[in-house]
Amino acid sequence: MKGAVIGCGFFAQNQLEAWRDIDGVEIVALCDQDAERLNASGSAFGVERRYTDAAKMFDEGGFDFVDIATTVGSHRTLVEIAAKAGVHIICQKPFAENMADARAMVDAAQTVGKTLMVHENFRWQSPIQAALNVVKSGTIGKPFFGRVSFRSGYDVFSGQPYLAEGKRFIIEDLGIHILDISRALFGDATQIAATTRRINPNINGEDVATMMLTHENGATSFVDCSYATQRSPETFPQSLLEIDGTLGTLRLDAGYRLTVQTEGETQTDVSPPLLPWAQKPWHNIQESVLTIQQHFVDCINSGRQPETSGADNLKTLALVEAAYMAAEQGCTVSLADV
Ligand code: NAD
Ligand code: 89Y
Repeated sequence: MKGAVIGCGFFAQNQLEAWRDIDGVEIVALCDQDAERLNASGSAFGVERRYTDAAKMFDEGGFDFVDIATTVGSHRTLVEIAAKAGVHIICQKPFAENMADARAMVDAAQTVGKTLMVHENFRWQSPIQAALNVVKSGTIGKPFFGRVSFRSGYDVFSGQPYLAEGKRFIIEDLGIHILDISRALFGDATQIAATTRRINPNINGEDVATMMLTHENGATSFVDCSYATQRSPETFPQSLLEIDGTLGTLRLDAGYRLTVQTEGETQTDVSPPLLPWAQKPWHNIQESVLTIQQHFVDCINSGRQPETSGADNLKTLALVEAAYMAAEQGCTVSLADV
């Protein structure tokens, strides 16, 4: 399977490493508007075909899928060009700037019958998968309460300076993953309430968000995120879990310790592996990049819909929109209204 990558910035380096690890995949073309970044990645990953204009790259074709690793402002345009060119698409989160764009992007891929997956990778982290497997096995019964928590003081702005500039920050950038984990664990939500704060005076958006979701199955989950939490040990980029079920409880604590209590108690170390090209503490995220990209390839090969497809991601994106509405208006927002 031949692929092209658009966007050769900070995070794309992980995606390029992961593509190199996947059997049967070759990245044959790269695109970035910034020629310096384009050439640096082209040389590092041995890709000869290089473009500063995505439309030209699609005109010349010769690949089966495109990996869109640019920031959100370009996603709709690039997904629509890719769909027109008739290739499968994997697109970074946040999928779109608003629901109308996201729905149009899903329609564009559906019209041409191509796979569209969102690079929504946090639920694919192996510690989260371990927790999901326990929940799916029924060991703790039916979950009725959950907390999915991401609290850190890690400096994400040095690698991703644009995160300090937008009017929106933590819900759109990071909370989106944590909300998606909540969906994966407890199912779709019917309503959400939220509060937001900005603690760091040097950024424009909110860096603290506390959200409460009601799920279709009656479960309640708290999803809390912060980039203003100075604590030791620093847990970036771990998502911590507490789940109460009708037969027992599950905790995913700092240091990747998974505890399941029913009649007895089991504790497991679910630390993610350190891939040869990964660096701590990012290795947790980096491993999930390989897993999600392998899932994309497996789905194309078997004709299955990816778990984190564009259509599925509309529901995660709707939670993001609803959370901002709820925080702004100080009310509970029904997902049916988004
Ligand atoms: P970045 O700014 O470092 O890189 C983006 C690159 O895309 C830049 O080099 C830019 O020149 C290029 N670009 C933008 N528009 C383009 C266009 N139309 N055509 C060609 N090139 C274009 O950004 P980043 O930090 O790498 O983030 C990229 C995306 O990845 C963001 O949406 C971010 O939210 C996401 N991200 C995801 C994770 C994750 O775990 N899933 C982690 C970090 C970042
Ligand atoms: O952009 C974000 C993401 O998706 O994961 C962590 C991150 O890099 C900073 O919040």
